[in-house]
Amino acid sequence: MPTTSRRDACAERAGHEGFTLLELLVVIGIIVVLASLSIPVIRSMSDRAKHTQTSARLDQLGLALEQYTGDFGDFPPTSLRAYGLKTNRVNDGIETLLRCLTTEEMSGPYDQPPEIDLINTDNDKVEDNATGSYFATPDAFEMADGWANPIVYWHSRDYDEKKLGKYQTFAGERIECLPGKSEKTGQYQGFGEYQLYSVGGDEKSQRGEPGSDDVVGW
Ligand SMILES: [Ca+2]
Ligand SMILES: [Ca+2]
Repeated sequence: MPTTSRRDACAERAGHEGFTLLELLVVIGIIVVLASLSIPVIRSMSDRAKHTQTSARLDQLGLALEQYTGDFGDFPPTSLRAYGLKTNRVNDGIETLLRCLTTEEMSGPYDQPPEIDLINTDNDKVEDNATGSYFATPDAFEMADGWANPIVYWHSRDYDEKKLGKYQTFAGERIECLPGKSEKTGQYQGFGEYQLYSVGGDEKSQRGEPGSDDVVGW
């Protein structure tokens, strides 16, 4: 009998000290609410980091472009078709830019992108190394933005060549990335020069419009 009494006493004490089902449900509810509140904050911090990373890549490409142009007297073209090569007309701008900036001609290479920044979303090849790139494989690489999508490049000479505006995202979607215009002047950004921009986290081009999530190099 004394044993039973001790067991009963322990059970009674445990009943008072433990959680009731209602208390557990309340605690779980609070955890769920806190977690759902923190997800947008974490997502926003991650998006800011990707935005910063993309801006740095655009700056780096801009510097390399200036050096290239100092030697060659012109910015790289928007398509390898300028070298008489065939292309699939997807990601042409950035593929051509990377091939040109990695040339070993003149005082190149003007840029040596880390491997982690190189992608090939449309999985295409260049038929001839007409630009003298140091790449030892024929892959027509693009440079990735912070969201792993190709950065967009246009030579000003080609701003009206709409067919060169087709890009493929990391997810495989084909989107149109036309050159952006200034709201104030109505003229193309980078008039007489070039344009570099990223479509941002929404994977849609707003042509660098203010207020969009596009990251621009102008
Ligand atoms: Ca490619
Ligand atoms: Ca966008």
